[in-house]
Amino acid sequence: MTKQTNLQKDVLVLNLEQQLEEIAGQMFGKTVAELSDQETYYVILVYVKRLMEVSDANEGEKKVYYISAEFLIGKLLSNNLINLKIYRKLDEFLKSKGKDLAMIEEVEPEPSLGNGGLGRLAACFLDSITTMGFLGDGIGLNYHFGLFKQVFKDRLQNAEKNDWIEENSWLTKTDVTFDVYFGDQKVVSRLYDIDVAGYDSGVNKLHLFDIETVDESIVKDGIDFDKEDIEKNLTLFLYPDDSDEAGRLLRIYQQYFMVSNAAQLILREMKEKKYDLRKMYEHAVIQINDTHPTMVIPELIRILVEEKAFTMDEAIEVVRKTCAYTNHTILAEALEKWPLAYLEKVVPQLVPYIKELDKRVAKEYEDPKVQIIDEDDRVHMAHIDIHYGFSVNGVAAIHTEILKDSELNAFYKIYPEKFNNKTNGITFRRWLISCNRELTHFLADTIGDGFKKDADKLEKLLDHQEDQSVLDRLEEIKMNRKKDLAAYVQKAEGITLDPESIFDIQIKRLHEYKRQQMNALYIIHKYLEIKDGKKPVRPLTFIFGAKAAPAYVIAQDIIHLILVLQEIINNDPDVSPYMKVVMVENYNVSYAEKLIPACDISEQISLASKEASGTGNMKFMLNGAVTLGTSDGANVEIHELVGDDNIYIFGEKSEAVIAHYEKADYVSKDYYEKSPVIKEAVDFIVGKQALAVGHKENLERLYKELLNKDWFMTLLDLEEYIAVKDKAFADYEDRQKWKKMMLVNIAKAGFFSSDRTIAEYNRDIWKLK
Ligand code: AZC
Repeated sequence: MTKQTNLQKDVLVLNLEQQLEEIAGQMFGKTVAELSDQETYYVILVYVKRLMEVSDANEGEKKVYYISAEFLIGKLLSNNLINLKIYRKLDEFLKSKGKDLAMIEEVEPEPSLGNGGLGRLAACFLDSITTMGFLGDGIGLNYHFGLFKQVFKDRLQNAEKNDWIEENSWLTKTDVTFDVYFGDQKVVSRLYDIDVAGYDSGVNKLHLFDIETVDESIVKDGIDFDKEDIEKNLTLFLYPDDSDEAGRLLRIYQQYFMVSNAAQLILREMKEKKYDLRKMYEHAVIQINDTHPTMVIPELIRILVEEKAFTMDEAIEVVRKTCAYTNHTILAEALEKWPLAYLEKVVPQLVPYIKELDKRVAKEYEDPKVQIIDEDDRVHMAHIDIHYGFSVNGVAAIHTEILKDSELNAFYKIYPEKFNNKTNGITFRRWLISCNRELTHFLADTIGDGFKKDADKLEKLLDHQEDQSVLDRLEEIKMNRKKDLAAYVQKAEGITLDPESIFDIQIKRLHEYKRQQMNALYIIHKYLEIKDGKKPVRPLTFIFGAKAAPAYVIAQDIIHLILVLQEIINNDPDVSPYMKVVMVENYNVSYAEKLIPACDISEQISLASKEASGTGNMKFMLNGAVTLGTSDGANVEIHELVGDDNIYIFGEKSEAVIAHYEKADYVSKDYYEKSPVIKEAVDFIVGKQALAVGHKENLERLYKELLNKDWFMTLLDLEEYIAVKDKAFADYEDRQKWKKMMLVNIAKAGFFSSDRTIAEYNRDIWKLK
């Protein structure tokens, strides 16, 4: 069987040209040479899907089910071609027909199925699970409009629907449907699959559930729609606005819909393979990605008890041995706590089980911190995961230590054996081989192409630290990516960037803890310096990309400030030759693939203790950027790997920050009053110049927030940030030194391959063969 399908695949690859001509004829009545780029994309899509259909599925006695509200998969064409090892062959064929594969890649719409690092991590993990030959599928939802599309109007973020699904897409409609009950209300789901091809390996699947009654036409203005019409709205948006009750209920509807389908799919597969449900944990492991899929625990218990004749004790035991939880944040507001009354309304059938789980905990432990249902009748979702799963992991060493020592310390005392760290990783197939082909080829020529399968082999680059031609080539390749980016930004944003300037980039979700506002204050400071006659040796380019949750007011205000600065600075003839600011519109995976290879300085400036890991930091490093960051998340591990000389670290350490919170002794106004530099920068936000361009309401609100609250301690680290950033800019002029820093960063990035991360998940948690 296996041999036969392999043969089928080999034949398809061998006959690539004939296949494409045939599909082009059938679909468009044209030859490949006659197709538009758009048509060519569809033809290749059909061909690649066929190829994956006949590829060997990964096999095994045990399977991991990675359940996640987000899968930020990005465009798939280039990656699939690389993983199927047909990129070059196709590229050559298309060239012979007068076509440019890079242009065809541009045509593909980016799936809008994720928001931030947690979603991108899930996508990298699917790639690595499959590449390493493990049996493992993703399970999530098929959001029609996904995360909103960001449009800037009047220097404010506007949210529009992100209409990404086309008639021909990577989605394959299956005949799998399940009944899902919200109390007495029944809805019917439909499964769509996306094949996940591993690098030189088999395939797994990303299972995305949808509801057939969804009605896209109910979205009227921007992203507004009737939040109560569940049958029509259930799979329209990822993270619908939860600032009102209807929005919060909708999130619970979505979550339950996701896990009910997941549970039914998993049990169906157990049955098909004739596995003993009482030993489910020998054949299935469920990784719960953040708390969004937590209800899978009570749901599975419910099904086992009500439909499979398990006792409550038996059901709990089996489910506990099957489920593992990953925590991605210590921010209290990001840890889900649903009012019991909401759950009563959406999923009344689950409530008796949640109460039973709570009762068992209460009987055993008195500590209020570890209860499932608190005094205000709120259900702490993470607490369900920790009590009723077998593994709890953080996503970087420092993050896991903070979970154990402070945030989840009460749980750690009960279950020390459940806690483990899995430092995040990224797939090098996308974040090096696909997005930086020139660097990839150069590395392969210099150190051999072993690093493509074994990322640690990048260390061989260290042997070339004194090799001038290697150092010069690294610089040249970086310059080429900067030119590519400048050309793209010119087209997309209408802003001219100077590739000779230093590209300083901060791209990530907009959040106060990530402190984009601190970077903005630096920019104000620099602007005022230049106005004062102190010009930088080399022009500086500050680039941002970030979406802010539509209900997160201060985050919107920070975007507004950055766009106001962009306007003021880029249009000031005294200053614009020396610095530019650009906030790119609708930052997404595709934009990241252009920005990251072009970066000189990677901004990773979160308040220490708050960024669980970060994964952008790893992507930048791999592409030869130098990190400017705090001792937070995976920055700490990057620092350990590259050493003091190849990174810029500043700011208070996490212990000090945590102590500030405990003592409640951080007063931002003190910092403002003490430091003329800080005062001047903060005052600029509500100064004449800013108000002439921006909106009083937004700017004043942000100003007051910084002065009176500043929960994420922007002003605490601002002075040191300015000093260290200036030092980095100065060091950039020592080109020899900088090129070596680039080299060391690339060479040491191997640890951050998601193949390593997945190997660790498997060794410690999943135990697949
Ligand atoms: C992110 C964390 O903020 C980031 O530090 C981490 O690297 C990443 O998860 C992967 O572990 N969290 C999110 O993206 N969370 C949400 C809800 O978007």
